Amino acid sequence: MNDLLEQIKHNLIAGRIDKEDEGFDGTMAGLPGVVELVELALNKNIPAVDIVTKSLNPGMQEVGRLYEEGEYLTPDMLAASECIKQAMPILKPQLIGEQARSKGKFLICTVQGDLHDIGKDIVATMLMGAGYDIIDMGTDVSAGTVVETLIKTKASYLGLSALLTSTMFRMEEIIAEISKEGLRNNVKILIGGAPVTNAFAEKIGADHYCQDAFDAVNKLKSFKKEDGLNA
Ligand code: B12
Repeated sequence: MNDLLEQIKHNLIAGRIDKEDEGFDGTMAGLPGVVELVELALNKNIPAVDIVTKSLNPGMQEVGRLYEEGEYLTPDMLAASECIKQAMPILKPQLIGEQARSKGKFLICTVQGDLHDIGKDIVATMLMGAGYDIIDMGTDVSAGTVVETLIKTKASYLGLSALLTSTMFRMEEIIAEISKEGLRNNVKILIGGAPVTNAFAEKIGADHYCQDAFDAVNKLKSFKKEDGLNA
């Protein structure tokens, strides 16, 4: 892998936002952190998509593994997520690019009880780049709020994110509420997040499970084909 991409991943795992951070052993102050390395990578014409898919995503996977094995604690996860939060605004202009016309309104949120928003934000940014009007409802969003917002915005697409096994059932609740209001045929529903699977999507009546933001763009194209529209 490109050395800069490897360095970004390494610094993300170490939770080093910028050059002020000392790192785990207190010896790294002054060396570039995630922010400076991301800027450097863009200056060297490394595509923003590569930075997301080859450095940030695998770095976060590794942080999750270290947490699961008890080597990292919650503050370590927070430090890594703060690195991504600072890197995304730098990457966003390139990820979004220029879009001539809207492909439709896409409502997105993380479900009730769940505060993980990094994946949701990446999906929102990539879909914005693919030409959708994103309405981001944030995290910890109840079924009632989703339905209210759907009615208000008349969005054609809904994306639900859950990272906890204890919150993924909220997706089923939201879809049931949408059906109860007679709105299910008006909206295509995509779901994602680490504990979610194809089988789960099928079980709860979502249209598709998406493993990442690219998958979401492709699944949306397949809807457009079904509808006879150009994606
Ligand atoms: C960062 C992180 C945190 C941060 C979140 C910061 C933030 N602002 O988001 C903090 C420290 C706050 C945190 C807290 C907690 N966390 Co946490 N966290 C993580 C970690 C390490 C990374 C998640 C992440 O950002 N990944 C990177 C992004 C890019 O990936 P992603 O979210 O999967 O999203 C991609 C795809 O899934 C998909 N996708 C996601 N959503 C959607 C939606 C749609 C519509 C589509 C189309 C696609 C899509 O596309 C995205 C982009 O490619 C994971 C480990 C892991 N491997 O997931 C644990 C993890 C999710 N956390 C976990 C736990 C236990 C917790 C806590 C309960 C810990 C605690 N005791 O406090 C709390 C819960 C807080 C709450 N109520 O939500 C567990 C969950 C276990 C489980 N099975 O339920 C995990 C799996 C860690 C572990 N291995 O044990 N966490």
